[in-house]
Amino acid sequence: MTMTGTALIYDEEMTKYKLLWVDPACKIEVPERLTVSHEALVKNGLADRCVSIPVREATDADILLVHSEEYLEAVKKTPYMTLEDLKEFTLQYGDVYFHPNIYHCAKLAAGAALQLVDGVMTGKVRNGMALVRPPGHHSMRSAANGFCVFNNVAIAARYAKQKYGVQRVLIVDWDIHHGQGVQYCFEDDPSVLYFSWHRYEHQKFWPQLRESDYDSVGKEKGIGFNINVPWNKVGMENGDYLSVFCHILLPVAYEFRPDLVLVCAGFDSAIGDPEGEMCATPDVFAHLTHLLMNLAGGKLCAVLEGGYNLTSLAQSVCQTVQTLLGDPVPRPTNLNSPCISALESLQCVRSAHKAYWSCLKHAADLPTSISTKCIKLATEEEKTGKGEEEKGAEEKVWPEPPKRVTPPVRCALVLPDDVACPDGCERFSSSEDLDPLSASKLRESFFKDGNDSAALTTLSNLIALTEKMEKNEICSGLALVCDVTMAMTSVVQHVTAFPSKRILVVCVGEGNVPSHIAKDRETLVVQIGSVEAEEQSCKYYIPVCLKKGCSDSSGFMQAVFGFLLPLGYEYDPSLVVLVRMPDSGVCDSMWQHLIGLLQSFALGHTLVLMQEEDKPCVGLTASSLLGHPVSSLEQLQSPLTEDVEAIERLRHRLQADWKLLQTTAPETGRSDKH
Ligand code: Q6P
Ligand code: ZN
Repeated sequence: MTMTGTALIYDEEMTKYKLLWVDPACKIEVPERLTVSHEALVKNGLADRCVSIPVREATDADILLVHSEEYLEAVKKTPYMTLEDLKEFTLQYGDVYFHPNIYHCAKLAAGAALQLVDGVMTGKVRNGMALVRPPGHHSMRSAANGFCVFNNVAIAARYAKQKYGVQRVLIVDWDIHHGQGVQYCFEDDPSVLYFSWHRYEHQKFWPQLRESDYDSVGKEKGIGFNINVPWNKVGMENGDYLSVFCHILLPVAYEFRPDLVLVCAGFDSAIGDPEGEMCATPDVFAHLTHLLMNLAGGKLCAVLEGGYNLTSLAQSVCQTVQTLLGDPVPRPTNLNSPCISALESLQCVRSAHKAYWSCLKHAADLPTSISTKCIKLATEEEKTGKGEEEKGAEEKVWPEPPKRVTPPVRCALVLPDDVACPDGCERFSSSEDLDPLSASKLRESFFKDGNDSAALTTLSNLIALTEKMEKNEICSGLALVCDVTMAMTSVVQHVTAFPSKRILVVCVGEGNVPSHIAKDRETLVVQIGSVEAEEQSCKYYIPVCLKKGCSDSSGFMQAVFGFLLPLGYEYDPSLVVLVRMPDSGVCDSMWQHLIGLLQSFALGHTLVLMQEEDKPCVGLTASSLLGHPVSSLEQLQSPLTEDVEAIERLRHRLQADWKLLQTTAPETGRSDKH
């Protein structure tokens, strides 16, 4: 079964209910939320590229997977109520409204999530998104809440477990509100890992629950399987979000090894939203989506939750769906260092979970300054600052994300004639000869004492390939060469001859990296291997040393999430060169995950260099460059203490230069936003 394609589930019927009376708390939840999102997908040609799957009504049995019979029976009566009855019925719940047609829509919303799960689990599609109203993550077993009637995603998780025997479900809730309904549903259940970040402001922000804080980690058997990241300030940015993904969610999610990923995809966490008041730009959702897309063998279902700025909402939905479709992700924009308040939250969450996840085992302890004092402090600030903040949110402007163009060729390979070109890729051989100057430079650098014409042809093909990648005519490349170090050196020399080009070189395994490459500011070299490099690493040559080298999956992933990804985001290269050193010891699936993750950078321009003896992995490398889903890693063991200590020492040394490496807040002071 080949899992390809992206489902889009939408039905206009879900726009056919609205608030019928005056309620300031509910007036933002409007039918246009769905119409603008869908129209944007159509306008950008994305809807057409998706597999359209019809909605269905969730059955009573589906709904009862999460809700009580009494509650279901009560909601069933709402279509027959008078306006007065509806108002009164609504009053028993918080921040929600009923309408004669909302029960019908709520059944379609939950049913849409189930149709999506069916599509993904049967392999009809790889992934997908359901555009639904009413949303779901606040609704509880016996209560509507926060615009939500039935808990669409919670129902979908139980349904997937029951119908498909799915063992582990990851729920990522990137909506800016805490999905307390989802938390309550699964807090004692270790088979469902719930992750939520949310505006919290030390419990001053709706729904103002004590249990939304970082120390609610789950109960009984489910302890450790509930992860809350409270945002205690507004104005969080892309760097804050991506830091949490790199330093909390991704390492834990890879350790958890879900069989299915569900996303509570609310976009009130984006800039311009009147509820969230955050500053992350819509393109960040391309990255959040992309980073999750190789978990669970690619099985990802995104279900709409909040999002109340119609412009920001529509842009964010498009970024998400376009990423699900497999288009290269945009260069990350506005990537600043995480703010102190975000670092405090990061540190608190990592510390609260260190007992439950081996990837966090060595995380720092709670910051000493965190206490109830902060709550008092927030109250005072609220009195003085509130009016201004609200005004600020309304005036936010941001540029429309640029169109994402996919190069005509997704993956091109420079291969010896006797090696077959994998399906879906193009064999690359330059039609034009290398310009004479470059050719003589190459000859001079590498072939002084001989004339290896085959090797020279390979290198000039490689350079021509790099040029096509720069012109965005080709997305990614792979070359099988007789000497990876020589190939790496010539590519770096060639590319960095142009101003404003930056290369991220990732070396997997042992091998000498010529020092003149590493010292170049236009090149950042990260080497993951077992060789104990000289202690003084410069800012642009970063050796991450593992006792057992790249064959140790947990140490390797620790290096990838804790180091490579944050460095890559901060460096923002225009090209990634991934070098597989001979005898690297890296296992196939880790190698493939690495390739998938590196495509977060440089518009997906990744050039992989491998030596001829690694010919057997050409196929799986190409498959990952094409964006095909990768199978899960085998179970990760605890990383070696000495490796973790070495990594932490390196982090300490480098975090002054590379701010996204930070996982702890500075010792002193209050948490001021930027
Ligand atoms: C927010 C209720 C409104 C106060 C108005 C899945 C989506 C949501 C719902 C938020 C309800 N307070 N100033 O629900 O999380 O976005
Ligand atoms: Zn929300």
